[in-house]
Amino acid sequence: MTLWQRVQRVVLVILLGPSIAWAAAGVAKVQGTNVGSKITGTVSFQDTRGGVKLSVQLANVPPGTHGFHIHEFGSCEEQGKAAGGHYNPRGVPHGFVPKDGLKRAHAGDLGNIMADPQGNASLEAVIPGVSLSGSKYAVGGRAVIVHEKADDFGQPVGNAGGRIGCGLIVITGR
Ligand SMILES: [Cu+2]
Repeated sequence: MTLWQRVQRVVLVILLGPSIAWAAAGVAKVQGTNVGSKITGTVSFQDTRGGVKLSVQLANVPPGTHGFHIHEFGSCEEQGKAAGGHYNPRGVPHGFVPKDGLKRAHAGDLGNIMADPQGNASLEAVIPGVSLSGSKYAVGGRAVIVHEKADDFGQPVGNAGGRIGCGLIVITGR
């Protein structure tokens, strides 16, 4: 191997190594938790250098503002109650994690999602410092929850009421 080939190999490892480690992708299929609910949708997850990126598309959601969070456990049983509380690995107060960061918000504090008069709701967000599949603060295997009411950012969990939609976060690949 020439010196130039060795240099190329080192550069490739430096460029590609970390990007492979970050590249996990996943999905949560959201369904209504109440009998007869037609809520449906998808949350796509992608690990990026800046944190996990979410892309949310929901349908048949009651028009208006709904709290939207990642909750601790990967279960949608008992109308979403089995998902437990907000994913809060650092034991900090409730906030809005894209703005407040992990020191002043739960890792799962994604704020609100807005449903239009037709019941469609979409959202794009990045949670800094959180991953889908990394060794620290990973959200894979947890659950996304759509709440009945708006998250008003009051303590301790935002007063968003019941859990009308839920989906398990599944790692699908890269
Ligand atoms: Cu919640």
